[in-house]
Amino acid sequence: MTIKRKTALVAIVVVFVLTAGSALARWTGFLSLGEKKKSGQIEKVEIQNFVSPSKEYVYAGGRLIATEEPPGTGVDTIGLYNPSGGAFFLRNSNTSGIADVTFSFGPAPAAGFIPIAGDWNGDGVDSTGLYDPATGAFFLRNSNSTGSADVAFNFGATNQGYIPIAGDWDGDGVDTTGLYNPATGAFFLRNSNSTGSADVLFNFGAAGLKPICGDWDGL
Ligand SMILES: [Ca+2]
Ligand SMILES: [Ca+2]
Ligand SMILES: [Ca+2]
Repeated sequence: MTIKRKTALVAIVVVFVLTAGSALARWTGFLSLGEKKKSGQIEKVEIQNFVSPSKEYVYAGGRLIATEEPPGTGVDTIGLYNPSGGAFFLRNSNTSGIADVTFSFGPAPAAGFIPIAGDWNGDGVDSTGLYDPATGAFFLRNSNSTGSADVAFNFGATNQGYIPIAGDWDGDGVDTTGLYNPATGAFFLRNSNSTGSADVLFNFGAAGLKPICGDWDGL
C-alpha cells in the first residue's frame, strides 16, 4: 500500500490520495518538514480504525500521518435556476415539495447566464456556478448561499453557442468546467477552474446534440 503526496496545503499539512484496493479515497495527512523532504511514496503504512465511525486514522511507525473522512453516501438531487430573478432553488430529495435551499447568485436578470453545479473545492458538497456565454466567464461559488463568486475565470471562445458542463474529468475529487460546441460536436474540458486552454479536446457524436455528463461506469 502506498500513499502519494497530492497537494501541499501549507508547510506541514499535505493532502494524500490513497489507493486501497480498487477504491480511491481522499486523505488529509500530516508530515513533518523532515518527512516531507522524502516525499514521493511512503511504504509500510498500516491503517488503524478507531471507534469513530466518521474517520479513519493512518499510522506509519506508530505516528499518525493521515486521517480520512470515509466516502460520503450522498445522493445527487435536483435544483432549479430562475434566470429572471437570479435565484437558485435546491432540493435535497428527489421528490415533490418546496426547495430546501433558496438563494440568489449572479445578476438578475441573468442576461443569458447558464447555471452549472459541481464540487469546485473538493469538500464533498456540490455548489452552484454560472457561465456567461457573451464573455466566456465562469463564476463559481463554493457554498450554496447568496454572495459573490469564490472563483471567476474565462474559458473558451465567446458567443459561439457553447454549452457549459461540469464534472470531475480527471478523477481527483474536484469538479471543473468544460464546454460543448453543438455546431461541431467538440468537447473542451479543463482540469482546473482557471483561465487557460482545454486539457482535453475531442469530438463526439453528431452536431446539434445536447451534452450530459456523469460517471457512467463507476470507474
Ligand atoms: Ca464543494
Ligand atoms: Ca477533477
Ligand atoms: Ca467513469
